[in-house]
Amino acid sequence: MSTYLRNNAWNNQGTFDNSDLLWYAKAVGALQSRALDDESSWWFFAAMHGEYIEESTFPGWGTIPGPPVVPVAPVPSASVQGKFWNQCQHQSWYFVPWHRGYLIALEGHLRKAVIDLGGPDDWALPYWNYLGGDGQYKIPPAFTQKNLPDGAANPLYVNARFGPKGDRNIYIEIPPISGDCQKNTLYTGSNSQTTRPGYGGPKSGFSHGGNVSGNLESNPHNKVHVQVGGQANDIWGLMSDPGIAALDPIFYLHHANIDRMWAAWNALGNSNPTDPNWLKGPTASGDRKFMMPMVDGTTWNFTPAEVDSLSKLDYTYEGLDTESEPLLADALTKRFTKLGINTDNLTIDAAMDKGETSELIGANEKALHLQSDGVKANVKLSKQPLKTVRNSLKSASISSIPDHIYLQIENVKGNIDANMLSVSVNDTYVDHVSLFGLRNASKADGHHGGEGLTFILNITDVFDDLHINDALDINELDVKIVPDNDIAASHDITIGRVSIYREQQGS
Ligand SMILES: [Cu+2]
Repeated sequence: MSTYLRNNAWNNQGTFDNSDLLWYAKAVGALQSRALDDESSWWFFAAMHGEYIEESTFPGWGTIPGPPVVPVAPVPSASVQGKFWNQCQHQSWYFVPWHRGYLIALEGHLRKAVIDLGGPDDWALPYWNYLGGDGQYKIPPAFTQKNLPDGAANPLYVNARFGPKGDRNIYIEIPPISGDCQKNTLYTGSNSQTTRPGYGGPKSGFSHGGNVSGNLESNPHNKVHVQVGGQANDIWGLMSDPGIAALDPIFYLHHANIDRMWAAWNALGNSNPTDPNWLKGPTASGDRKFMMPMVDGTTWNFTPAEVDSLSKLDYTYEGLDTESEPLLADALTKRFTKLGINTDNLTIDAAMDKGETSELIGANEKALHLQSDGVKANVKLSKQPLKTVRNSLKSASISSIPDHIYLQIENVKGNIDANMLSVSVNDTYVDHVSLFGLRNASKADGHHGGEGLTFILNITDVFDDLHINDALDINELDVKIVPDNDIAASHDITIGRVSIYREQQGS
């Protein structure tokens, strides 16, 4: 039974005429007035996502240009920090359930603050549906004005928020940001690093970042983070980096939207994992627990199984049932039409993701340094796997779906997240990837030992085009990677390897 309704932040033009936003602002102010070591403070919650309190240079918390003025003391005990801080799950199949529990906990503290301030007792966190059309790609105006209607400072306004062009005009670009992930049919792909991560992310233990993001996490999640945060004059916006992101009040409206998309994806009939290692969380393998300080003073040690359906929880979303059903067979019908294959008896079942086995077709030879004008990787292709791809295309039918082809950009490392990379193959644009989480993932003492981020892009279309033009008997491909924002000399970014895989479509 849902008691609370999370509403669209753009109601009443996204201004303070929307009472959900006015009460949010006041409650954020109340939580910000509490001390860093208070488990119900704004700062404590931000540190639960991730923190750079001890760093003395930017993005150290003490160096962030306010507002807000971010405290670095008093810090809680080491055991409290070890229990609660630096907990956010990224590049992991725990990404959505962990953030769901995190929002529930914070929303409880905010609601109590709303009620204490004389507000409605059914207040709930609004969501920012940037992909919802009608100008919603812009940040709701309540977040960019310096004052509340009564003249007091607006706690939703933050200084370090620069936008996609670094000029404080805050919006997201569509494309490259899209809701295409909602068409996925698998939550998690293969366990292997060399295949797709699926909608919800790759199998993992407790993962504070590093490796491959799930498709919802890649786009829109990671892209929205770096476009809202942006960068200017060698510093970057709070939203651009997980160790400062949850200091920005827009963070939670972005995550409410990601949470809403997950619920909508389930409402379309897609299933969450039933693997006990997912249901029980990282505790199942003896790893760190998910712990939230709740408004009643208790600690909630939660598992994904407790939060994997809104029917188990006390809230729902306005507009959840208005999502239109993406036609599963659409992409395959389009592909087959292009390849000249009859689609008369194509079923939804045939369009379901079944890719299981993958094989390397080729990779470039050495690590690359990425500079402002980009880099080109020359990927040599092996004859035998390429022949298998050609044969799968030649013999394609609705009962024998040709191979899918994936491009991997592996072990990307660096010390600034606020960027997106534009990727093209043989001069054909493929997609953008977001570097959100790069800095954490590159630290040698991090959870994944500093192996960086890896990106997996579907380039099946490029190979289909080569096949149609009878040009698939090739020895190499050129992969061009160009950053959207310039890379300063102090922000070296490296790419470990660029590789191409085929994935056989089983039946
Ligand atoms: Cu996030």
